[in-house]
Amino acid sequence: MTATPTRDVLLTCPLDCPDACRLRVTLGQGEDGRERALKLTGDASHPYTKGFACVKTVHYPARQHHPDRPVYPLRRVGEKTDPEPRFERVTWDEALDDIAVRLRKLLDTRGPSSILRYNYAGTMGLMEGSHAHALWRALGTPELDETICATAGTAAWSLGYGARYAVDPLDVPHARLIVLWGINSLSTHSHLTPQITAARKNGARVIHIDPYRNRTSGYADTHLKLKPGTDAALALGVMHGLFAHGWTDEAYIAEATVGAEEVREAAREWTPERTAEVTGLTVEEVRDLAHAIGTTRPTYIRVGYGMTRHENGGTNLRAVTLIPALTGDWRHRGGGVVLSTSGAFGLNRSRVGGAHLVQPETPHINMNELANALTPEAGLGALVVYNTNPAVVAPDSQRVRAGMQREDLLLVVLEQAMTETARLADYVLPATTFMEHPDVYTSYGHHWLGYNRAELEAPGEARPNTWVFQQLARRLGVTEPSVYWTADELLTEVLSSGHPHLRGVTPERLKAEGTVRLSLPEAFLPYANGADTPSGKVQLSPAPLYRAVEAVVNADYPLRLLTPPAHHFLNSTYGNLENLNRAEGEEPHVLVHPEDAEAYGFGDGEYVRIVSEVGQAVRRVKVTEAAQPGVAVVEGTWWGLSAPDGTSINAVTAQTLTDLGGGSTFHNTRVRLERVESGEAVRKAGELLQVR
Ligand SMILES: Nc1nc2c(c(=O)[nH]1)N[C@H]1C(S)=C(S)[C@@H](COP(=O)(O)OP(=O)(O)OC[C@H]3O[C@@H](n4cnc5c(=O)[nH]c(N)nc54)[C@H](O)[C@@H]3O)O[C@H]1N2
Ligand SMILES: Nc1nc2c(c(=O)[nH]1)N[C@H]1C(S)=C(S)[C@@H](COP(=O)(O)OP(=O)(O)OC[C@H]3O[C@@H](n4cnc5c(=O)[nH]c(N)nc54)[C@H](O)[C@@H]3O)O[C@H]1N2
Ligand code: SF4
Ligand SMILES: [Mo]
Repeated sequence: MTATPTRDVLLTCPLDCPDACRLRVTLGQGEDGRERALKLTGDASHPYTKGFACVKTVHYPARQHHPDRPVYPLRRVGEKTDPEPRFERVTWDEALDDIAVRLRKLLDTRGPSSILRYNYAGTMGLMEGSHAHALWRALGTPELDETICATAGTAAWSLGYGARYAVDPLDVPHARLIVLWGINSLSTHSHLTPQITAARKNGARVIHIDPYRNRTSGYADTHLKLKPGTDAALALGVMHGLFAHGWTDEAYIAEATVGAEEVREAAREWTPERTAEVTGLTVEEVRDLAHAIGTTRPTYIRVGYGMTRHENGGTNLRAVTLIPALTGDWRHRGGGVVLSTSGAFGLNRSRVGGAHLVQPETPHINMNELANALTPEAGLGALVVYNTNPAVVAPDSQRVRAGMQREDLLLVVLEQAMTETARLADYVLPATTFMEHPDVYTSYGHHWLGYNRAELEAPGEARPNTWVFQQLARRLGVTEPSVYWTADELLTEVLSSGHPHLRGVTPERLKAEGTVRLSLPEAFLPYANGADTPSGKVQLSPAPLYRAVEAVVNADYPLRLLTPPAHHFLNSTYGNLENLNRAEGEEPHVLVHPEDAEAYGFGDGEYVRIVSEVGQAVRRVKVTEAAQPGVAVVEGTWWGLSAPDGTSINAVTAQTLTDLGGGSTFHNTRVRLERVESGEAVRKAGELLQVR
């Protein structure tokens, strides 16, 4: 459709990404007379966004106006197991009345524990993301522990430091050593790159620590290709070097930490030789890393969630994040370690999402265990999904799909796209996007609050999540006032904490300016004198210890499989855009080291079946030295519809939880690769494809 540009608007990106960019969206009048989004870029005046949006979100207008986007309430006709789902358009009243009657019946006969809300961070908006839960908390349905991404890291961080504060991202150019540890930041945190590049211009060295070579390794000066799941060993090896050479900051340790003696004791055995043996690095690499960290101030370490997605992931991250407490980097601008900036916002969240309504006796369901929760024995009668696509992203996804296909389960999916979860629904309820509803945004990578007005009229009858839940609440007789808040009421509430970081940040100002930086001191050094723990100090005790994972590779499952994010998708968002599928390689590939390809007898471009203890998925092989021997990699949670056999890669991942925080273990999977035999048929986008 052609359209003439009419105006530009500034909006915060709602996606689950640390950058929370301030975006400039060009709107225009379409041929139908309606305004639509034409073009999207970054706001040039935002100090962190710096005028660019990522390679993914520049295509948001195509997603927003996608021909398959659901814009009317849809009710399933036919069986849930039909290969091509069929829906009929119904009115909002028809849909909401029927859903309310069925929920009421479940509440009265089987109680609130028969209904589960299932959500994640498809939008980071406080209104449509966090506050949307208020209805479910008012009804007393099970607490969903939102563990799929960050809780292992959060739990590990809070043991040492309490709340999650971070180095000010604008201070990164002060750093003289940058260690990107378990994060593919050039893909997953792209607005950190200009800050690192500025540091590099000032003479900083960049080290990347990751089991496979990706864009970030290509950018770094040094790539340490460690064995997956061995970060605690490497961190202890670094600590060994710090203690052995007197590179510790004894004044900081004495004033700001407790438990350093335990750590010194734990690090004693981690000689460079032992560390090298466990991590797969060379002795020189281990020595060099310890020397670089030990002798360079400030050192900035950016950890990602990658290293946490293993059985031992919480402790691995904890070990790494304690390094600056030994070097005293927290006292230097640009020094320290970053997991997330989210603790700095200081909002009043006491009633957000009905948090005050959760009762001690409310049962909890860990979202990583959805496959279990959907078995008939677990007793769920209804599942309400919003802001996530579990048929693709949840572990053990084939069992998740099978559970959602139970005819006795009411599946309601609020969506902006016809995802594989929506295709299994009894009701698909059309959701608005960030351009179409007002919302408030924080960030986990910087220190700005954002506010978006609803700039575009919703297409068809799309509605915000909170509108849908308020309509259901009325029908269910819910009287709890917070369920009925508007975005403005929520904004007033969250800014009412009196926290010093919100000094001068009023609802009026945020709405007028759209993006407002927290009121932080000129030099923000949150752990310079201690931490937000019960002792007031950085807690080094108990010392983090390296433990190997239980799922050791063996003769049946000789390879470790990592499944980190793709450059051109944002989790499962954008998996329906053809051009981004193309940019990402047309179909998902499994990266395999040449030694493994030779050992198991297959070549580049062939199809293999990835078999784990949980399930299987067919993928095309890319033989590449980017992988390391013994470790295969599939980038991206592609839609199953783009895969040769219709599966998500999570068909092979397990519900195993991390040692801390009940987190996900997406990089913990042990697998074998079997050649798909010549003549065997695999399904590709609905067609049968004959393999060779
Ligand atoms: N194998 C493997 N699996 C993984 C991962 C991995 O690395 N490997 N990563 C994991 C991680 S870290 C995460 S965070 C999860 C993320 O997985 P998802 O939660 O599925 O990810 P998103 O793509 O962020 O968002 C999902 C959906 O939210 C919808 N949405 C966005 N805004 C709204 C809204 O306002 N209303 C409604 N109703 N819907 C909305 C989008 O249309 C989209 O389909 O995946 C996890 N799964
Ligand atoms: N382009 C893009 N950006 C995204 C996303 C996306 O899907 N695409 N998703 C967003 C979301 S929800 C999240 S949570 C973040 C996630 O982004 P990241 O924090 O970057 O985390 P991961 O995806 O888990 O993995 C990062 C790196 O960790 C490596 N890794 C795996 N195991 C280990 C290990 O044991 N040790 C070490 N040192 N490294 C290991 C992986 O190989 C990978 O390169 O990105 C966000 N940004
Ligand atoms: S996905 Fe991340 S990098 Fe891309 S525009 Fe949104 S916030 Fe910025
Ligand atoms: Mo995530």
